[in-house]
Amino acid sequence: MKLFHAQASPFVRKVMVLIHETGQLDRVELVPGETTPLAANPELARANPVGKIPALMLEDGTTFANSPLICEYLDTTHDGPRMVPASGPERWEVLRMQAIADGLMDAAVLNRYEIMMRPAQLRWPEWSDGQMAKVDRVMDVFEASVQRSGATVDLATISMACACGYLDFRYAGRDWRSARPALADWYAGFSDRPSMRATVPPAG
Ligand SMILES: N[C@@H](CCC(=O)N[C@@H](CS)C(=O)NCC(=O)O)C(=O)O
Repeated sequence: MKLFHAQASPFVRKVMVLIHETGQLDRVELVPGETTPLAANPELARANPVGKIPALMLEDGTTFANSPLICEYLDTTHDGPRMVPASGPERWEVLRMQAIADGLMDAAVLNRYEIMMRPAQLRWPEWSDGQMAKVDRVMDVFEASVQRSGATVDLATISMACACGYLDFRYAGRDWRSARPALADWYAGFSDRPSMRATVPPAG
């Protein structure tokens, strides 16, 4: 399998952490997938018409786009503990938390594009504020729910950790910890896992 990859993407990181946690590193070849809406990666666009990473290409050329789908697929190709429970309320809780974490990452990535790519005279501060308000609301949900997570490793906690990690990476000046001590404490532990340490985004 080939994974279109870039170390800076929080969605790619989510997939990579799952790959590490499920012991599948030797089954996935990483191929460069850097892309932006203004500079599409042609090879990626041929495989994934949406032109986004992560995208996972199987041996027969079938390509899965969208990190929740990729993670669900990769959770069926190992024999260890499941990252997504097969059924029951636990399954929906994991998928629910993943969706919220993905929403945070969508908002944070879109705002990053706004800040870095849009010409200064065309920027829209209220739109940026609206995106970052989504980020803050999701972080508040994490704070309220994280005590239940404990030391659990599943797609919910992986997604939450990658969301927190992206804020530290791209919004380093934004202090999310002071008002969210439980989340800060939980994240300090989770981010020390080898899977998280191996996937830290590059500096800068
Ligand atoms: N819903 C997608 C979001 C993926 C996404 O937004 N990836 C960004 C990089 S972090 C991207 O490829 N952006 C390029 C573009 O929007 O053209 C997922 O979960 O995989």
